[in-house]
Amino acid sequence: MRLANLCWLSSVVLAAQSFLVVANNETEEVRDEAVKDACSVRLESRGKCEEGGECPFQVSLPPLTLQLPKQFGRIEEVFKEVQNLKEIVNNLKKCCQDCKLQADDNRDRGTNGRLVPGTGALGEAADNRVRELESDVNKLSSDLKNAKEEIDGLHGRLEKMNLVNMNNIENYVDSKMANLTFVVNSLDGKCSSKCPSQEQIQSRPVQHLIYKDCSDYHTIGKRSSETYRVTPDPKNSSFEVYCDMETMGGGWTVLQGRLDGSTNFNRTWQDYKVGFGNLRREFWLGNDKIHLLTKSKEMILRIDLEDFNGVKLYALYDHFYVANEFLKYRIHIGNYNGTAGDALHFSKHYNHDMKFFTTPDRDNDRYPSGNCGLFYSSGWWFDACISANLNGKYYHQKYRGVRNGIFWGTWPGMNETHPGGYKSSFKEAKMMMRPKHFKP
Ligand SMILES: *[C@@H]1O[C@H](CO)[C@@H](O)[C@H](O)[C@H]1NC(C)=O
Ligand SMILES: *[C@@H]1O[C@H](CO)[C@@H](O)[C@H](O)[C@H]1NC(C)=O
Ligand SMILES: *[C@@H]1O[C@H](CO)[C@@H](O)[C@H](O)[C@H]1NC(C)=O
Ligand SMILES: *[C@@H]1O[C@H](CO)[C@@H](O)[C@H](O)[C@H]1NC(C)=O
Ligand SMILES: *[C@@H]1O[C@H](CO)[C@@H](O)[C@H](O)[C@H]1NC(C)=O
Ligand SMILES: *[C@@H]1O[C@H](CO)[C@@H](O)[C@H](O)[C@H]1NC(C)=O
Ligand SMILES: [Ca+2]
Repeated sequence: MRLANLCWLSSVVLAAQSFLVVANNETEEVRDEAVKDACSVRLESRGKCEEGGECPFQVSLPPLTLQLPKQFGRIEEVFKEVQNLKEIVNNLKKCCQDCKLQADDNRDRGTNGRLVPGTGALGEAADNRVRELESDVNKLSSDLKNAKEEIDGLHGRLEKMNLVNMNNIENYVDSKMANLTFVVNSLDGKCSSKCPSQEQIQSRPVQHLIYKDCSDYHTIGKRSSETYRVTPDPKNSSFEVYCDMETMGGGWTVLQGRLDGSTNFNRTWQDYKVGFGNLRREFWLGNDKIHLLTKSKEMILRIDLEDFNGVKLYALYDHFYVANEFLKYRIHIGNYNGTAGDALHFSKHYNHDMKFFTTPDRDNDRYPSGNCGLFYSSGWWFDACISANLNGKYYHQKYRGVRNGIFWGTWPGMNETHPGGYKSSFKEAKMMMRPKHFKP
């Protein structure tokens, strides 16, 4: 056996033992380097070869310096990465234990300390706990729902007798529900973001509590403005609404939108009752739905307007309530704040607060000799008749004649007479509500 070959062999063995991960091409480079070096190797026999077995030879190698290709430096990095990975795995394990403990804590608080000893593998135990927690929360939620329904029943009777405003009690139940929702979701988020059984948990999401309006979706972390399904009154129907999750922190349930004239607002009582248009563009949500939403929580109203010069102003009212159909959807609006001016309480003679809803086919206004809705081709809470009318006709530019366009009487320059009697309208209008006590 030639020495050079032996040298090559030993270096290959060395390379193979220490650097199992190295690619073939790199080992070949090792060989090339090793062959160049002078090499004194001793080969001694240590006895007889056994039959069919191995021969006891001993190979003594001199100190060997290998010029390793630079790629070997990466092995150190790989080791570091493995170390990091180990730490991450340890952290994950710890996290899961924390998570488990927290689940226990919360479950205990929720059910007055009914503790089930932990058994089985870690993932399975955590899984069971989440499942228990879910069922506890669902039970609590249905209890609350029942309580809420009873309260609603009572509320209805009391409302009839004109005795008490149950808003405080409703708010109390609401805040409890919000609290519960918050706890469930924070737990859910914690478990599913870091623990190993991530996918199982995600594929079996906690059955969420009732979302009464857009602020509840905001509370659970929804941040995109789009349509969501809400149930303001658990014993009544649920329906789609458009949520504005951007303006002033978000959480707004939009009840009206104007932006291109694609929807006709000269409509009947029935149309305004149930709503019409396209939630993503121009629409009226519907007076029944607006009633349910404003009844379920104490709401504030925000109105956003933009004129054709690109001026954007807003009006904010710290209270907003629309009564039911029996009371002709009478509007209640609170104190004004904002930049667009308080056109809803314009003056003693033009005041939309506490007015009934009027449509071209249903005259509930305060104008004795005609129907404001017919005159201004709109459904609105007319006085006799308007200092504001956001459901007026959509004009793409200035117009003449009856002031039946979208109108906000306190807009800068709005009441000036333009040459030729032209009147200005609005490019965009939007009305939306949010619970008064909501903190984005
Ligand atoms: C590795 O060697 C093979 C042939 O031995 C060659 O085709 C390939 O390009 C080489 N790879 C690198 C990264 O040098
Ligand atoms: C939920 O209620 C608990 C105690 O009743 C309270 O400590 C906690 O701050 C509440 N959480 C929220 C989000 O309201
Ligand atoms: C609004 O509708 C009524 C019928 O309900 C119609 O008489 C009137 O001309 C319409 N107004 C406009 C501006 O289209
Ligand atoms: C649902 O709400 C509408 C609108 O307020 C109301 O007319 C109706 O009676 C309610 N239905 C129930 C079952 O409460
Ligand atoms: C109006 O709203 C602004 C911002 O929300 C607030 O700082 C201000 O105190 C409010 N003013 C009144 C009179 O409510
Ligand atoms: C326009 O309205 C303002 C109050 O908002 C009033 O002071 C002014 O006199 C009005 N101008 C005209 C021309 O009516
Ligand atoms: Ca009238």
